[in-house]
Amino acid sequence: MQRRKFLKKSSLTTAGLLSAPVLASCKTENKVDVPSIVTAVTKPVAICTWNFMNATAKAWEVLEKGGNALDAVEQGVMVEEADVSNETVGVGGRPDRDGNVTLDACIMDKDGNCGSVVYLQNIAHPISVARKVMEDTPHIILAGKGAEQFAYEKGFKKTDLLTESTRKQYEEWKKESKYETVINIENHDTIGMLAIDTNGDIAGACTTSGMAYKVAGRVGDSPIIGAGLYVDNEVGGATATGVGEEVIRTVGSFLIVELMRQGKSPQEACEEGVKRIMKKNEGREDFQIGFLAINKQGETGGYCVHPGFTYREYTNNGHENQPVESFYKQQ
Ligand code: SD4
Repeated sequence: MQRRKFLKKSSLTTAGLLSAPVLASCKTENKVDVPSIVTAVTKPVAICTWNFMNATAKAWEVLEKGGNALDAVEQGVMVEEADVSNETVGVGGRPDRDGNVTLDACIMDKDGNCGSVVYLQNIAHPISVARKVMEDTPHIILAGKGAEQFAYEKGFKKTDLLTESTRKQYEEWKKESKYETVINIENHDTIGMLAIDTNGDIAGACTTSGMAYKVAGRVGDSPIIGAGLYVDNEVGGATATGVGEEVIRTVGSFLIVELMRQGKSPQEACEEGVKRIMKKNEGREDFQIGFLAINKQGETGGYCVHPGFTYREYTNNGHENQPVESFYKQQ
């Protein structure tokens, strides 16, 4: 329904929705046809890590109405932050090894403005706090108690992030925990989202509760600009999910955007990003990373270490869960 409505609307403004510059003829006084460039606008696209179809649907709802990419990514990832069944984001996220849920998030706009919160507790929507950091302070990152205090000042409500389910799982984990960080490849449901709006502008957002049962105080890649997320409106954007330590070591998302700047497609850039990580981890198979990227033309791509990572894509052509190739071919 939504898609049909959008197509109907777009047929009235076809020139405004072309994805590349096109030539149009322009009559001059002496009737000679002279080509001139029609200003072209990229078709809207929303993509996110994993198969979070409700999140991309929300982002699309914003884009379809002509909303900007920044609002689309914020509102898109908020869907997962609010979903208690997603146990690695927002409310219902798994706690650290001390039983505290600590959230990391960042957001970046078309002008290179960015905001981030790390080790934030008791707040359901860290992405919106990150946006406030970006818009209402001269800073980029706020951490821990300071970030929480800032959130209250901005009107965010104190929320218990631990659910019955995550509390029980944590009690179970404690029995065998040996008080160590567990790094497996199943506990990755971080949402990183990238969108292009009808002006052709790109924005991105990334939000997570991080690795389950992490050492208290640990911060991953997700709120680190350049690691878990990077946007350059001239080139494209990239985001990551998986074991953040490895993404930080290669400044993964920035690397991918720079590779696209040098001419690689989003797909090629993501592959190169994963290969760089694997070069530093030769033979290591005990972790997952998934990269996702979009370029200015609206082309998308993804690549990961192990099979299993996919990404959701919403465009004029439909709403798909895209399969992603992996470095290791079998789990
Ligand atoms: C982190 N990259 O904190 C995150 C974890 C993740 O789904 O992606 N979870 O390292």
